[in-house]
Amino acid sequence: MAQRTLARYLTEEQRDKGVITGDLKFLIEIVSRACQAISIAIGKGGLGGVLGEAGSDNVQGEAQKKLDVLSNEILLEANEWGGHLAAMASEEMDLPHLVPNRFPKGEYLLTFDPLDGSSNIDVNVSIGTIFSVLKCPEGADLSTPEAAEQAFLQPGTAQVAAGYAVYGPTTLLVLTVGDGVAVFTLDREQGQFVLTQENAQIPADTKEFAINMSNRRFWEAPVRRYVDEMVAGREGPLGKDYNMRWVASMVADVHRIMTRGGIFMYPMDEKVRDKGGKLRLMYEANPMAFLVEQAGGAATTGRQRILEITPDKLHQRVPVILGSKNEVDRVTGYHAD
Ligand code: P6P
Repeated sequence: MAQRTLARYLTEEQRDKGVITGDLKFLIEIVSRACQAISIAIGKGGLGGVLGEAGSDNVQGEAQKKLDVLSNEILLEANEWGGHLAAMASEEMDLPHLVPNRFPKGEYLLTFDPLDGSSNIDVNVSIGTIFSVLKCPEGADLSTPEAAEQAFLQPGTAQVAAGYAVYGPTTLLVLTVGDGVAVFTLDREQGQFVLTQENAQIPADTKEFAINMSNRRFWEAPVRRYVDEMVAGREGPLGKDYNMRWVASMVADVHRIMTRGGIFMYPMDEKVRDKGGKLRLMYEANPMAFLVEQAGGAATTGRQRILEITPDKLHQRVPVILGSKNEVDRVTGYHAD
């Protein structure tokens, strides 16, 4: 049977099912090609002179890796000329990037974390790109980058597409346009993403959790209670043994959950309380929450559904608990006790 490429899948979603517009199809194809270019740059590693620090800090105050900067540039350059976007926002840039006046503007907004988990680059552990697509509000003020921020401040339920690329033993693109979750594998010989799983589903139950245990003393009581119950195993109140995984690349941890279930937590902790959390809402929590819910999972802050948060700033951070629905519901319930 002929391979169903990303282009064919998107055409079926656009032409045959009317789920997406032609412009959104084009936008996603462009993003996928940028992810291919990022995958190639990463794959060169030390041979490509792209490892190590860039010598600069990003808006988050984090030291940028050369590949952070390169990945950001690849996504900006790939997306600014096509006429499908009004503006872009990135973890690596303080303000939105407006489409230059020499190019036509479109109806969509794109946010992305160009290279998430970059602390893992130099130790050759899987990293990824996360992206989210919103519609630009009618009449939005895009006169300056500062003014454009307001256009992005929409709840996650307004997303029209979200996805991530995971750069691991294979490069995968995991995508939703609101019609389930599809997984594509990069065929490097043909230079295109090929559909390898349609309608990914996250099991409602799991025996595997992901959290950075070194933060235990900083967690709030409901999370400490939940993790302690899992660690107690079959002799404990949950009556089963659990396993733990923590890659420290959200994309890698989320993809494991997308593949075999689990619960991922970067909850509120005292170290990050003043910032609102560790992970960013617009280009980490929201796209991953959209994907997880589309795959039958759940995603909350512990106290509310992530997709229902109305952002008040572009780089807002939130606590994140996502994955197998019954486990997310359990620990979210502990917050209500
Ligand atoms: P920690 C990577 O920097 C990241 O933003 C996520 O990809 C990852 O889940 C988390 O931070 C890891 O944080 O505190 O364990 O290093």
